[in-house]
Amino acid sequence: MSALTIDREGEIAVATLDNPPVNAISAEVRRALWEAVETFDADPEIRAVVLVCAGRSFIAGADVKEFGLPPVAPHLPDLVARIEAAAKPWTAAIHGAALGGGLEIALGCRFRLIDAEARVGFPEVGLGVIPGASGTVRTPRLAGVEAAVEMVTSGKPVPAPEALRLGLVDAMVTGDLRGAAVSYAASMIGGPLPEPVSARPVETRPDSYWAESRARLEKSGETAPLRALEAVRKATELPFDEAMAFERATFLALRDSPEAAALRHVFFAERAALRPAALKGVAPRGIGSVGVVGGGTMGAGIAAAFRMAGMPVTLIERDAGAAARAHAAVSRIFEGAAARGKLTGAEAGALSDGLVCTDDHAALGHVDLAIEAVFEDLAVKRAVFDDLARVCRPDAILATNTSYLDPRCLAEGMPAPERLIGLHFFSPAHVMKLLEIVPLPGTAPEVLATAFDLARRLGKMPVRAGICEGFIGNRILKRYRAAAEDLLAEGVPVAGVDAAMRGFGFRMGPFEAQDLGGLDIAFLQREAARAEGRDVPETLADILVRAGRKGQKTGGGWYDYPEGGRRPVASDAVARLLADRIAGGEVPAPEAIAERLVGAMADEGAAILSEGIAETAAQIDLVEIHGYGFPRAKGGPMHWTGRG
Ligand code: T1G
Repeated sequence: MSALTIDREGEIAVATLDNPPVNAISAEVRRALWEAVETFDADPEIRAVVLVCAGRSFIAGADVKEFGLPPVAPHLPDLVARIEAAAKPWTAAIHGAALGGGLEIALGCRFRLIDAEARVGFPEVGLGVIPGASGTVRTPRLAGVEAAVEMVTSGKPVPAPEALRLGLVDAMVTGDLRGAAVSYAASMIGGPLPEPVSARPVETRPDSYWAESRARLEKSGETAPLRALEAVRKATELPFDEAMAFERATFLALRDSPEAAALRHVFFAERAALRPAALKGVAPRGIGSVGVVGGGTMGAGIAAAFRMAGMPVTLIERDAGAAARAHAAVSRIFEGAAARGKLTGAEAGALSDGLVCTDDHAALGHVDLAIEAVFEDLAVKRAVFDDLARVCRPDAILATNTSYLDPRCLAEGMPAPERLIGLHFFSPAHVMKLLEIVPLPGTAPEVLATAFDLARRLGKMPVRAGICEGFIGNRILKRYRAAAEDLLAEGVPVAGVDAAMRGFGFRMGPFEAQDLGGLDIAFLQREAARAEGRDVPETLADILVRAGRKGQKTGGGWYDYPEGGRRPVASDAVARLLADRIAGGEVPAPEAIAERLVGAMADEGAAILSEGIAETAAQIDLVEIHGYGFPRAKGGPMHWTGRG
């Protein structure tokens, strides 16, 4: 069954594209559209064409699944040109989203109508490429240079009203889009047609504009935005066809780059993560209200996250004072968002109003889910779970936010253990996207499905983790830090390791990150394990913590921080403390350092995979990207080392 069906409304041909799930432009779709242009041009009874899409959205772009394959004619730029040159003017009727090649097809149409709720954009840089079918060449001719640069280099979609203001569309519609498009097309029959976009003039900009734009984009460290900027510049300086040739060559070169392959890997991994195959057909429970026990950093962040997802939250603290302080802490999160313009003052106020903080545990009697975020101690958490079993509804889901403890120890003897689950948020919980979902052996499937549905509602990236120390992310972190310390022992300077990892694409290296977060957190976990009689070899970090060097908060960790500032300086004290642990030797090149440490992550990932702690290598990559700052454009440690 063809992806394109044709209806007639008088002299108007209505071409409806239906290529689920998002009307991506496959080779078949390109052929169908090409044939449709030929058919309509040859039919004397057709005076104009309307292109609409079935399903949730207009065309979402080229079919990313085809990127790894050789391009097949008709190529998209040629199709866009063919539509633009059609004897019968085409009108695009955009609902949902017109993205990438979908917007490019719309720009080839003579007219564009948009549903008031729809958006348009060029997300290609998020896939490591640039628009490859005239997006960088037609857009500046229609919406101006600055708008074109912003759209193609940021990848951010533009809502309908802005698209109308920019001139990207001719009219915005509320209600019957198809009907409005047919009427609009009919009204244009016989009248003067606007210039095809490719024939319109485009303004130039001074060198300074391009230099400033480049300097701004270089900060991202990613290639595609810079190449997209170049393509728009060419569009303002070269004849249309030459600019098109430059854009196409740039797109094809980027499409085959390691960065694009990595970003495509992440794109598909992220979409698969939200819909685990094992949960297909398992209906999640509706979660209307949430309880949070513990109003410290994690509890406050978790409460804020649930509030920002629209759920009322009851937060329990040990006494009224602590409860009030917790409420203030969560409100500060919303006030901060308002100060940054992310929320209005009223929205921040409403978010705070929907949070009840109390020391009365009975207030949890109505919640659908309660999560504990108290001190990382088994006895403390166990006491909380016992309390929750007493005060919560017998069918309420009970979750632990533990990052290191074995959730099975918390479940022992608990009534209705099928409702227990681990939800490991990452600090700050209202910001970090990663959510490790840790089912217990007895967790019911619909409880697990509910956790994934909650992740979707929270805007989180869920990854199912099996039970081991540190689950997936913290287990890899421990291996990463150990490998980094091994490099120190071989004589690599602390700053050399950090610089190498920043050069690889991390925002921070392993040592500066520890100084920021505090060396004592992991130290206390090692000490607790030693106290239980487990063999935990001493680490270099132990030596520093025992010497009182816990990081920035104590004025020194792996680095010194003179005058209590945040600027790290190489520490003579650290060199003295570790002198007898450092053998010295040839310092590897930064690339070799990064390869060594990413390799260590991937080795631990392979073990995690073989033990069934993670289901797929791609999910390990998502953990590292969304929880630990692994550069997205490298795809994650498993992908980058060829194991993804
Ligand atoms: N190609 C192939 N499959 C796609 C796809 C695409 N472009 N976009 C989405 N899918 C699949 C996705 O994998 C998932 O599959 C299903 O559709 C639902 O996606 C020449 C070169 C459109 C906003 O980058 O941003 O055009 O898991 O869960 O939340 O210049 O999908 O169900 O099997 O995300 O409603 C540019 C990418 C391509 C848009 C819908 N376009 N997609 O979000 O659904 S490059 C994009 C999205 C290009 C030209 C260039 C979102 C969405 P499955 P979903 P959603």
